[in-house]
Amino acid sequence: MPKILLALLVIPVVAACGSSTPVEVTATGKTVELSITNFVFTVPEGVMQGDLVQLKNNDDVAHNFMPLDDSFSIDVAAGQTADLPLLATGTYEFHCHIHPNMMGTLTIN
Ligand SMILES: [Cu+2]
Repeated sequence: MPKILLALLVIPVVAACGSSTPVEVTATGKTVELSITNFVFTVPEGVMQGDLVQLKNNDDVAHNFMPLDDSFSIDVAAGQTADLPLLATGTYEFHCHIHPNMMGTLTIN
């Protein structure tokens, strides 16, 4: 998708911290990577609202990203990538639904 088109996309997203009011986040066109290697999440820092967070699974088993409030769930197959929904500003504690001991915190500025 051309960058100019991506920048114009406005996608309703899940609001942080238990609020049920969806907010609209405009894509920045910037992509950051949240990788999974050996059952450990490596969380990017300095993520801004509107950045696309792409899950990259470097393992040979499937993983998942699910905020602890269960507001959404993204599966990522072995060796594949998957996009998270655009997230509003906030702090998101999450785990892998398949391996609940895999945890992390993603902060959106
Ligand atoms: Cu997992």
